Amino acid sequence: MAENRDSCPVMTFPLAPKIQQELQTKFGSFDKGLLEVGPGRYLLPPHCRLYLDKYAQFRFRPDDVVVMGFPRSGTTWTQEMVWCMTHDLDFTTAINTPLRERSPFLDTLTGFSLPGFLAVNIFKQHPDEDSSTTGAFLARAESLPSPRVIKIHLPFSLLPPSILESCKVIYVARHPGDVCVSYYHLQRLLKSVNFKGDLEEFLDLWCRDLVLRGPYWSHLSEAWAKRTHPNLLWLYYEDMKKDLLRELQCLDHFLATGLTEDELLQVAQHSSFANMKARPATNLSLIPESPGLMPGEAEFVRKGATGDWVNRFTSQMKAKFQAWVETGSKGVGEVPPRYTQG
Ligand code: PPS
Repeated sequence: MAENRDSCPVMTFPLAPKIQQELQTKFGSFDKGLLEVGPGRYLLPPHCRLYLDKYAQFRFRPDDVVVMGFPRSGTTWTQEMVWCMTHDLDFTTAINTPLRERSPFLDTLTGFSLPGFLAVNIFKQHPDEDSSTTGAFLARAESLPSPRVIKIHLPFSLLPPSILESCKVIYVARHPGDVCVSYYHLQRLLKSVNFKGDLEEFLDLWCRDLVLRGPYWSHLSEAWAKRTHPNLLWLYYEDMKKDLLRELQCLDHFLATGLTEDELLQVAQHSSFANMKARPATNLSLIPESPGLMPGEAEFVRKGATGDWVNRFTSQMKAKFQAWVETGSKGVGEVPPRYTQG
């Protein structure tokens, strides 16, 4: 039965008790369960109800740039490049100031509190609230001077319907096999999630669309339907890996930043995988004694490979994954053909 609250016009639905119980067993930090949210039935933690209306009514400015994508699709990488391009190539600030402070992650619902970043609880207004950083990131996004670069993992259906009329949006897509493997590692790394199983168990949940912020295909298809809008730029992680300069030229054109080839090469160099992995400003895992991260897990900026999922899935896992690709991608409208073909 649909559940709703006065403070939140976005519909939320409880999961079936059996599924809820399964998720609570497999994820150490989902003790309050998860909710299905909105018409797309995206899985989010229950305290999202405090923020959904704020996201749906967020006031974007004409010079905002939104970097959007399903988690682990390359949004941090894109954010870093876009922030530098829109901030006069200020690499010194980029190296010395954490990316999350320069470019807020609007919907930080799996809140991790990090030393040095707005470590306040003033947003803990409601007993449901279990993420002291969510409201802080939202407030940060609201108060940041222009030009803002804002990261969002929410799908279009949970954002203001006029977003593309208000500002520019860059959607980053990545092959679901690589996203799944990368997400598995992140869900083990974040204490606020604390996935306790192995990759095979995670893939099982993935293929049943039972992962936080899923379903993947719905997220992708919502954006794909808008890909021809002049204020939307569609990027593929795989293309950025293959020919970054070409993708930076597309970004430069889209953002009208007017950078030379030499300047774009500087952005590429600054944002290389090795450099982003080596800097605490972009690699959360390098923040000493970060209380939000599980020790001993793969780093936040992890491997940066394409197609590596084939080396991580057994043949049985591959068969399950391919079945999910075929059925899952068909039920949601159009999706990028390159992710459904073999
Ligand atoms: S998150 O946590 O949802 O915001 O993740 P997101 O930033 O969208 O994606 C994380 C993956 O991007 C990889 N990454 C990079 N790849 C190439 N080059 C650069 N510079 C780069 N920076 C981050 C990161 O390692 C994650 O992928 P995996 O496969 O786990 O390495």
